Amino acid sequence: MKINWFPGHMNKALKDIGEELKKVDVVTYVLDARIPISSFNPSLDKLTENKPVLYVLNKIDMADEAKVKKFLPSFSGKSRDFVLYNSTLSGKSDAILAKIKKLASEKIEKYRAKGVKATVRTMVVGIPNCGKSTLVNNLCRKAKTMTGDRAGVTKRGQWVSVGDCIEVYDTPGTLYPNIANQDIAKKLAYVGSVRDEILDFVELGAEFVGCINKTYPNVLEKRYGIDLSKADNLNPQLDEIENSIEEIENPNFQTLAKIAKIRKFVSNGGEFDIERAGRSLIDDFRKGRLGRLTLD
Ligand SMILES: Nc1nc2c(ncn2[C@@H]2O[C@H](COP(=O)(O)OP(=O)(O)O)[C@@H](O)[C@H]2O)c(=O)[nH]1
Ligand SMILES: [Mg+2]
Repeated sequence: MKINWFPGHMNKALKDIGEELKKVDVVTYVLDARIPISSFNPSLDKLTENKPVLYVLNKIDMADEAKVKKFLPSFSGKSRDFVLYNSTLSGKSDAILAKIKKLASEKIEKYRAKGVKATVRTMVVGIPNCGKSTLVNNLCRKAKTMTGDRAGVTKRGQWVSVGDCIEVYDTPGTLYPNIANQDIAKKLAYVGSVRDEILDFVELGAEFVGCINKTYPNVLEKRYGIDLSKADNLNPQLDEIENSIEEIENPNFQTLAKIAKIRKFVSNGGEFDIERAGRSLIDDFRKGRLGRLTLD
């Protein structure tokens, strides 16, 4: 399978973000902690050349924290910092705001020397589905409750004050995922950052089986509660289905057929529905039902 998706508006979107970023002191860059390296977009490098960046390794509640920690050196350095985060939890944003302020210390000091208190502006950016909107809401929640956020009052595209002299742009910037590299594209597809409509879930499911068996060898057995190699004894009534699992040569497709058998996914044609098995496997991963995993 080749994931081939070049959104037409890619360059315009990057240009728009570039314009908005001119007003920004610190970039808040959201990454999906289940694929911290693959959810990075190299085109941001140019846009942020001279700006401090806070990397938010988001969805840490679904990720393999020990593995994420191994990648952290990629997200630190001069004018670079990171935070492990779960945007769905409220009351934790002070850690992010403190780091933003620290990254903007040069500006804060410059203004202080003139006797002025600086306002630090940040914009949340990242690829689709990594949790940008959730993070913006998480940061703005306190501010909006304080100012009485009533329906019809709030306008989009405005700077919202979220702490002592920090403002967040209330519309996050979406960067397009890096799909030039197929290995990365697949990982983006697993977590839901590539549009599902362009994906083949038989192929993607089989690729996922291969990937997960390599990185986390026991996960599939654990999830499906049985030894997949013995799955064909489970539902004798399905044994009559002609395309016997043993005839499938590729072990990854065979695993999909076993999952179909365990879940009793049979197509109209009376065969194991490995497409549905692929979808349900990917869905299990996306919903965290396979456990806390990080693929890089
Ligand atoms: N478990 C978990 N889910 C999250 C987190 N952040 C966002 N989500 C979920 O991820 C999905 C995509 O989030 P959204 O903010 O719309 O992503 P965006 O496309 O980058 O704006 C939603 O279902 C969110 O509830 C997080 O830290 N942990
Ligand atoms: Mg969004």
